[in-house]
Amino acid sequence: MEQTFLMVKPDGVQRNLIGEIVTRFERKGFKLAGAKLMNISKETAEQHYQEHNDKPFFGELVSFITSAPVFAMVWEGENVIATARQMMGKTNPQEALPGTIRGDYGLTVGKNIIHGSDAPESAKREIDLFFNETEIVEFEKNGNNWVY
Ligand code: DAT
Ligand code: MG
Repeated sequence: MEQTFLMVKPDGVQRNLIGEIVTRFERKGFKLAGAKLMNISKETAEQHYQEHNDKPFFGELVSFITSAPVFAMVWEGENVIATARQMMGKTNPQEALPGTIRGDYGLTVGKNIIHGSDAPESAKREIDLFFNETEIVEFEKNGNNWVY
């Protein structure tokens, strides 16, 4: 089954949105396969956002994501990568629709609450960057017959 890497950013953690965000993905029918509260090192942040290392906001992005703890997660389910991106809303919260996480809780692009992988390759890369094998849990979910 497809997996994606989602992360409540420091602003989301500080604003007590971890539970709200986990609830949305749980209720959608996705399965949580791993999660941890952690501080990100500068090196990990730079690797995570490597595709943006030539952008003017790169320094700000790295210092923001390392400024306080994040809540890193692996979620599983059919088409979870694209669906999670839809549930997050557009990168700029001012363009994100109401009903999306960024649309409901964010105001600025620099503090947009949540990260989610944008493709299968980045999902794999990001899951491997943040989680080791023993932190990803394989199990059957009883309710899955009522989702699929
Ligand atoms: P997303 O997080 O929706 O995948 P992205 O990969 O284009 O968006 O950018 C990564 C993060 O960088 C984004 O969540 C917030 C920040 N960012 C993007 N564009 C920005 C900009 N123009 N100014 C400041 N920060 C920006
Ligand atoms: Mg991105």
